[in-house]
Amino acid sequence: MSDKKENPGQDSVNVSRRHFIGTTAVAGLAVGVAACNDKSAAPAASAGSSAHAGADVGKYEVAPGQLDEYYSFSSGGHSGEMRIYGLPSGRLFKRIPVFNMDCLVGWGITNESKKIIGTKADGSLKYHTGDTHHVHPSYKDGTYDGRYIFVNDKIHGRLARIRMDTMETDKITELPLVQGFHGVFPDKRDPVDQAINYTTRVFCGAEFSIPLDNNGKNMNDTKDYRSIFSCVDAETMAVRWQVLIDGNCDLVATSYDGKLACTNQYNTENGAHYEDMMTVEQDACLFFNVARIEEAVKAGKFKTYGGSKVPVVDGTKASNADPKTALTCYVPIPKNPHGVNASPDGKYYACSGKLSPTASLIEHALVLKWFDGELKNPRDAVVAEPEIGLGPLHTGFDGRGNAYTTLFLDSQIVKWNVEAAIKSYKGDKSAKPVVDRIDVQYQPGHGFTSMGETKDADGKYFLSDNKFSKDRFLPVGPLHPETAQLIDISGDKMKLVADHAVYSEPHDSIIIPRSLVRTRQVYDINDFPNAVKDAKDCRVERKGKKVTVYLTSQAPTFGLREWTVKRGDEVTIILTNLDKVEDLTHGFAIPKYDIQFIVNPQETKSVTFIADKPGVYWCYCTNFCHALHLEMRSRMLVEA
Ligand code: K7E
Ligand code: CUA
Ligand code: CA
Repeated sequence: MSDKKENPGQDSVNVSRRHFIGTTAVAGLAVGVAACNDKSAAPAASAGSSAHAGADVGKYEVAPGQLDEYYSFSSGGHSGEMRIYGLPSGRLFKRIPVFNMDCLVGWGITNESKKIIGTKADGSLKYHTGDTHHVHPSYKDGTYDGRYIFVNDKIHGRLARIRMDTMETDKITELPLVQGFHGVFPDKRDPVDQAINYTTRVFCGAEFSIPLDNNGKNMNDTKDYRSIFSCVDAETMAVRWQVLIDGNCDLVATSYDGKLACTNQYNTENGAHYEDMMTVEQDACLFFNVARIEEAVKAGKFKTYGGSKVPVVDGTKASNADPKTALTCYVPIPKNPHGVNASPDGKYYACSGKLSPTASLIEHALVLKWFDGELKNPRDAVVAEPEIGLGPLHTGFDGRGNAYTTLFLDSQIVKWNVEAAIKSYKGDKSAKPVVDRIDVQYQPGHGFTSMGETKDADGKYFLSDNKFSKDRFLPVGPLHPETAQLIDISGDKMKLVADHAVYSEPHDSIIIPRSLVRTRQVYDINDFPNAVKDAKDCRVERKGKKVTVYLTSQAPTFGLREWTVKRGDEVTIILTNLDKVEDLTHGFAIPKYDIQFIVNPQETKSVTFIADKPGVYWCYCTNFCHALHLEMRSRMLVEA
């Protein structure tokens, strides 16, 4: 057998992206895509694989023992987790379980994590699955403050918060009246009190429309289905208020002055089938006037639905026709836009057409003007609409006046200049918005720049999270990895510098310099109210059928060598890791009882289960900790 047959990927690495146009990714979309006839567009770059030979070799490598310059925090899609990578190396450091179960950490297994995820009356998890798409940290003064990262769950409509000091999920909130919670973005300032210059709210867009009382009694009339925009308190994680809108939400962005939040809308038709969702030429980018909404809530101008107590204000078009009192502003955007991103100077939002070859640039000040009654037509807030290529989705900024948009259908990243685009829109024929293009492999979804979602965009890197990797990596069976391609954007020309294989499926990420991330390396034992602070405190306590086992770990022993319970007891094991040495983690597993978790230095965790199987069970350490790691075990004796 030739190499070719055994390993079909190997020979086609240099195949041009054109090879893939007209295949699966395009089918079904092409019908709605207008032709791109921008003759001014720069020619496509050559395939990336040989783009950085010679002088650059080693420039983007992180040598053994060296640390990466950036963190990348990435969603994990259907894994329900969030991931931490290093850049430029692309090394995966950590998977943070959020909505999923995880048997390293014991997420969904320990009592503490179950409480955060949410349980049913019988103590079992309410949901076992999640679908994370967008990760955004909390802000202070227009940049990341290192407190929290917020991430959505599209399946069950939940918002999670991850503490950046421990990199663990600490709260999860389920949004009422919502299905398909997609876009999420924290505010960057208070809309009223500008002295509050940090994140206090998190905005959440619902992509799917549903009957508002989703009780099975009103399912047929799809035109009565509704989508809701939600505001969650960043500290308490309680839902503050919601807005009833026309059409749907998708991605979310917020202004740097805190005054506006917005979402792109691809289904202003409120269609139930995909053909119905692409019947109009213009959908919208929908803006929310945060201060006015909160005034309306205060004034009692809201309703509640479906048993939820959260106030819902009316943000529909008909009820907000007068700009001077309007809570919402619908800015028309060509066809089925996907993605909206605020520029680092706080002046613009880029909203891409997806089924139109354009990106629309909306001026923040003009939207505010509309709310003041000084701009007649919301569409006049659009100050540029360059033709950039086919299937534009998400845009990143470099802080030097350039935007970088992913082109899903063209399999390219296009770099366009904001000022040139504005001039060209005004009719200046000499202005050429598109300044560079580069092929990516293949079909990019999100793309994002280093610090590009902050006022400190540094213009160093663009990462393209591609939806297809095809032939880019060694074949691993029908499920392919995805490609995250690192592009150096510091010069005039974009330069592809690395292909990183990533497990399916990152939707969105952010890139933060390492100086902005300060984590704790060891827990504080006093942060755990149930900590067993001394090995001498290890014991078994019984109250009727409820048994509590107080346990410690200290390499290479657990605080009890054995303990006995009776069949049918409800057993709670509380385990504190007394080791103080950084990185000295122990594990704890009970065979046949489906229990497994780790305790990091000075950390306490607990599990509760019914001892329903009599016999001897070796509880053992699952995390290699010591030369006598294998010897680190205790016996649980369950009497018949
Ligand atoms: Cu994949 Cu941000 Cu959920 Cu676009 S979304 S690609
Ligand atoms: Cu403790 Cu291995
Ligand atoms: Ca549409």
